[in-house]
Amino acid sequence: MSVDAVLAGLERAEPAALARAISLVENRRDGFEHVLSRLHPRAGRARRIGITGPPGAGKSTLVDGLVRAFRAADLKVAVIAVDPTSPFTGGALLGDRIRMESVSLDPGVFIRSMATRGSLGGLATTTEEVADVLDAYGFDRILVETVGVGQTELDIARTAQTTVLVLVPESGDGIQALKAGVMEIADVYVINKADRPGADRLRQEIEVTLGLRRGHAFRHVPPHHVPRADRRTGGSADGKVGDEPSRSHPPIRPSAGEGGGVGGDWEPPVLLTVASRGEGIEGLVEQLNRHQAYLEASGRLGAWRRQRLAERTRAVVERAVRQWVWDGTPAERLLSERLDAVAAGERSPYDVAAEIVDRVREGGA
Ligand SMILES: Nc1nc2c(ncn2[C@@H]2O[C@H](COP(=O)(O)OP(=O)(O)OP(=O)(O)O)[C@@H](O)[C@H]2O)c(=O)[nH]1
Ligand SMILES: [Mg+2]
Repeated sequence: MSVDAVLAGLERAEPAALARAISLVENRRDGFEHVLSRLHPRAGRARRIGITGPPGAGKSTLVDGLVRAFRAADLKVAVIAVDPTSPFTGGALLGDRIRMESVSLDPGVFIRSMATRGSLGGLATTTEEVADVLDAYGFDRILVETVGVGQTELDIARTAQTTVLVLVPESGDGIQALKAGVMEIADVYVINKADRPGADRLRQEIEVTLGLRRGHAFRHVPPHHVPRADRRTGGSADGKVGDEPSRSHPPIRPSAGEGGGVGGDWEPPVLLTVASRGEGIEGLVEQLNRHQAYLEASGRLGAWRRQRLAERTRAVVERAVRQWVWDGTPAERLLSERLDAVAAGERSPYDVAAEIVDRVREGGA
């Protein structure tokens, strides 16, 4: 299928074209940037929700519950399951596939697994670009499940406007990650497997940690100068947050819950769920909606979008420059001519690199 055929197929909302477009983007095949560029005007409507947390926390079970809830509301849902630690696509996620079988026959649901093979352009960038394709195709909700709480997972989570961190009562390292700063990324905390002992204790621990980070330990006491209703909806009392877009360094997250409650910041809720029994899903959906309303009312959604677009443009420029340097200038030839001297210890890679950059800059050979 040619790139034009893929685009035409997407225009007609053909599932086969969707699958082709995604592998094109995932594998950085010729024409993928053209496809993304053409789709761009139609992307930006879907809500992207990141679900992250340690292995086995119940993320897929929660995703399954969310998919059902969204479908019941007649929303089309796409799921991207990313496993940065797995070199395989499919195998490691077989369990997810089986669990999601019931929803996967529904044409309003699309499930895609991605592993490190999708990392040619950086896993986070690729995930975001695949989400763009799904967005342009017309999915209303895009759920991105990532395993783990490391840097790659955080980068992936940042591509979603709302991030859910899933922990379980026994995840002692979960709270460690939380203290180490992973919490900055989460907008909603879920303690799943609340049918097991220790869920309430973990909730208190998280709330205290979040409260201390935010500079007030008693976060259950609402600031008395802000009407309750406004705090919930991010309404007029939150006006100061509207200053956000003019900052020279806008926050990476749409709601980097830093600082006191001065601007009516989002206070991440901590929810208990039993995903395997579908308990707490409704509450989670409600918090997701509440967060979206907050992002819109506070102006943070717009600021976040601008920043994502700037980052994307930079990434594409870097990609193009790198390709130009090695394919379109004498850099590679200069390197091979000097490699013997470097290998013999006569010159350093830094010295040679500086010379190559100078020559490329001068446009000489
Ligand atoms: N007791 C209990 N078990 C649960 C709950 N939610 C999920 N499980 C079980 O936990 C196991 C792992 O669930 P998954 O949804 O695959 O977890 P995951 O976080 O997606 O796992 P990975 O993607 O492998 O990291 C499964 O056997 C689920 O049935 C829950 O609320 N309570
Ligand atoms: Mg899973």
